Formats: sequence, C-alpha cells, structure tokens
Amino acid sequence: MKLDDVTISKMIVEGFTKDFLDYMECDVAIVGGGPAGMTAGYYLAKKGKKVVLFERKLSIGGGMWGGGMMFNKCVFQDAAKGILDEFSIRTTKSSDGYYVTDSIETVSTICSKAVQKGLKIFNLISVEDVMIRKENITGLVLNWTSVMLAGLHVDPLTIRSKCVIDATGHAAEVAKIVVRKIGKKLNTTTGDILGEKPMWADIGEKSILKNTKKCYPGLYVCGMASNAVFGAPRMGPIFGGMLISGKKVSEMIS
Ligand code: 48F
Repeated sequence: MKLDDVTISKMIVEGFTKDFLDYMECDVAIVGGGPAGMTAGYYLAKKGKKVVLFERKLSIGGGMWGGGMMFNKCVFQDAAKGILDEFSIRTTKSSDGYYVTDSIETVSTICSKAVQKGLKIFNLISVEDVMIRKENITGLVLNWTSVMLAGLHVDPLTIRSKCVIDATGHAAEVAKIVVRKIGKKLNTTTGDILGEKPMWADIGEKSILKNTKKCYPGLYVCGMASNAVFGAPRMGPIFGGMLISGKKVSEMIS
C-alpha cells in the first residue's frame, strides 16, 4: 500500500468532524475527565445514554496520574472495591483494609473501559459558558483550550444536552459560571458556591456522596466539585469517593 499524506489528513478531519457533529446533540454532557467524570461517563454509556465528555487538557485523568505528591499510587477504601473490580483494575490490599492501585493502570483502564462502553471523549476543549433556557441548563459553550491559552479573540461553539455534569474537580468551573452569569441561584444554603474546606479524608469522602446531586436545574455535580459547591473538606489522594460519586450521579440521571 502506497501511503498518501493528504489522504491521511483528510481522514483525520473527516473523522473528527463526523464525531463532533454527532455529539452536538446528546443526552448527557460531562465537563472534566478526572476519575469522577470518567466513571460517570462509563456508567451512563453502559445504560445506553448518548454521553460526551469534554476535557480541557491533552490527557484525561485529572488529578489521578500523580497519586499523592507524584508518588503514583492511588488509595481506595473498601466501598469502592466493587467499581475497581468492574473495571478489572488490579489492587493490593493493605493490612488496614485499604486498597492500593497503580495510578497509571487506574487512569488508563477507566478511560479505555469508558470509551469502549460508548463514552465519547473530546480532549483539548474547554467549557467556557453554559446555555440556559427557561432556568434550565440545556447545553455547553466550547472553545479550544489553545485559543483560551493564547488569549485569542475567537468565538466559541455550542452543543445541546438534556443535562450537564460538572466534574471539574476543585475548581467547580461550571457551577461557578452559573453563579457568575445569573447570580446566586444554586441549590446550596446561600445560592452561592460554599467553597472547599481543609483536608479531612474521612469527612471529605463521606460528604462527597451526599453532595453528589443536582445543584441547578439541568446541572449535576460530582467528584471533588461536589464538595467545593456544597462546602465540605478535601480528601487528598484517596480516590474511592470520586468513583462512587461518578457512579452515583449516573444513577441519579438514569
Ligand atoms: O481534578 P479532577 O481529577 O476531578 P475529580 O474527578 O477528582 C479529584 C481528584 O483527582 C483529586 C482529589 C480527590 O482524590 O481531590 O483532586 O473530581 O479532574 C477534573 C478535570 O476537569 C478538567 C481538568 O482539566 C481535569 O482534568 N476541567 C476543569 N475545568 C474544565 C475542565 C473546563 N472548564 N473544561 C473542560 N475541562
């Protein structure tokens, strides 16, 4: 076979454009490809939903690759073992009952399983705004991360989805956009983002489950963003809550 450079380029542009057009209308749009967002995407795809995930960076995985302080191990509690098993991620059980995984295996496996189940991931795209109709989030406003980094004046594009999940981690970026654009109307005690509290793994991990919920019509929050929106502690490099939160939000939406 004689390879043709321009044919290769055409295949890339055609393939990407076809996918991008296809996912401009979907059931669920997830913002952020960390452990919570990818787990949510896996379970939603498994339920047959048309689900897309936008990740700002070149690589998915969020804060998981680096384990804790770049020691690339992840720790999980017992409650998350079933999800690790569902993904066939290998674990080492400690005498205290924690499970330790290799962070590289964990991120790459969750991503691979989610994509093969049907989650569509677009990387290098940042969500910069939301579409709101009749006080309901109905879609996302996207731009290339490189455009934003370069500070170029380029208008974005918009996609429509039946609901949106904010899985942007500590920054809770989608919830912040809502407050910035339409005021303190979130489903919190003040309507505002309550803010993340200092490190406390035990309370942080327990809170994340109750904080995984709808925070505005059409907008759900999961993972670390839940504790940032609803005012609960961070938990550092224990990742069970992220997977459980991702699964929980998928069940709420399904
Ligand atoms: O931060 P991240 O890993 O969030 P998570 O899934 O997990 C949190 C843990 O990693 C850790 C922790 C607990 O163990 O505290 O931090 O809740 O992943 C969030 C992803 O969202 C992307 C960001 O690049 C990261 O990969 N992201 C953030 N804002 C945007 C975005 C945006 N506006 N558009 C697209 N992607």
